[in-house]
Amino acid sequence: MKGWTVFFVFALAGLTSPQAAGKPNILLIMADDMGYEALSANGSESYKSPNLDKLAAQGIRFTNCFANPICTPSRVKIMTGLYNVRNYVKFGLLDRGQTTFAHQLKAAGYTTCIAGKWQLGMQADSPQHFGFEQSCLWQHTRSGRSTENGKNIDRRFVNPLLEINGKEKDYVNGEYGPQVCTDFVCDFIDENREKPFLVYYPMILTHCPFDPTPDSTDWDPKRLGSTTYKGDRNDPQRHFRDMVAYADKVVGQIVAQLEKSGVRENTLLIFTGDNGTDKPIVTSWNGTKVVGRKGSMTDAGTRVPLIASWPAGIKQPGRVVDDLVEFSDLMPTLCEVTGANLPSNYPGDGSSIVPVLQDNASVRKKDWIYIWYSRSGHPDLGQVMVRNKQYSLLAKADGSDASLTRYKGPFNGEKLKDSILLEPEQAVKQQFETTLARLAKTRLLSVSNEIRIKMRKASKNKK
Ligand SMILES: [Ca+2]
Repeated sequence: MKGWTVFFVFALAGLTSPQAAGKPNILLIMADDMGYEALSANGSESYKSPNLDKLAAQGIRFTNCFANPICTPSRVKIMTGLYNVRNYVKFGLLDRGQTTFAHQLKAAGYTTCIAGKWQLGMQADSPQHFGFEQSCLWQHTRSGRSTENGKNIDRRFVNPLLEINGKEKDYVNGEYGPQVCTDFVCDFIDENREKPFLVYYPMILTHCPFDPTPDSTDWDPKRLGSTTYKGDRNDPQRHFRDMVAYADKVVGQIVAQLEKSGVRENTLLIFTGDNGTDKPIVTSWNGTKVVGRKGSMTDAGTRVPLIASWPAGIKQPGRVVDDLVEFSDLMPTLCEVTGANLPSNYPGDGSSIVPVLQDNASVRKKDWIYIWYSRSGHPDLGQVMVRNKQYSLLAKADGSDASLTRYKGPFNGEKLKDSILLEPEQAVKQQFETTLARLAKTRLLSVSNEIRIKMRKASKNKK
């Protein structure tokens, strides 16, 4: 039995014991707007990600992980383990009534930390309210932008505006936001090396503006940031390449810190991305071109990297697996490996990937994944998708206009007209429609009555 399994048994028995020392640390890194195709391990020919490739080679590389098409919906799903249909309220907000994996791990004795991008509620105590004891964030208490000479400046990268534990801190000496957050994570790891810790690092990279990193030839430490949303310079492609390289570099720094602090062996490090790559980025990938389609309910909008590395816990490392994974799977995974409880009344939207880590995937039940997506939270403007490895069914949130897509591989789907569906495909479509109809009934069931009524009223007014 592996150490964590032993611990889990002890936890079930309600015992605290020396096994507590064997609890694995958790380090969950989620890049911003970095699709599946961006990593060289996944087939990118445009960018290089040597540190992530090495983690994959020594851990597990997943080829079928799906996020939601944009930031907040994915963040709400990964943190709560629930489908957005149940608890997504609106862009830029995590409803204060929600329970996160940080709550659960903290209750199980973990020291917790978050760094990177927040965008889930502007109250000064927001990260702490959701279970994170330490925080270093962009877009927490303010927009993370400033106005200079009448121009709106994005302050996430060079000379960033951040909040450290809820306190605003303005950097003006050529600091780079992603590096500040990484240093915060590394300090936290070293300070807490003697106790089990959770680090959730929703990275600021590689979201636009597509701008220079400190390793770019045109880096200017005196600059305050981009005056446009996508980036000021005319070569987004080259800057995106540099940004992927920097995201990869800081992952390398974190791994080096884990080694230095003596906790690398028993740390489960998971790397993923919150949605597909943004426009106008085009990536050469496995002999073809992948056009960034962040925001769309397509493969290029939702297929993301997923790498798991855990020297002490993964059996048969070096595997590449095509098991279906979606963001709701993280909550049960993190609870299982740490011995934390699932939230009470957890409806089972996620399925732990622990059997996959143990090379025992056949015991895992995951035949499809489900994405409910409405940026504003209004179902009449939303879309839903249910998919397996070969087919997806995309429909309006009310289930109408449903169409089946058949995939030959990643980014290679063909929309099928109903009139040409083969009999087994008709059966798949019917099954998927049943799933959509069942889950449609759960809209807002995991938020308070008050919010539910407010949302329904707003929805009616919209009509
Ligand atoms: Ca994003």
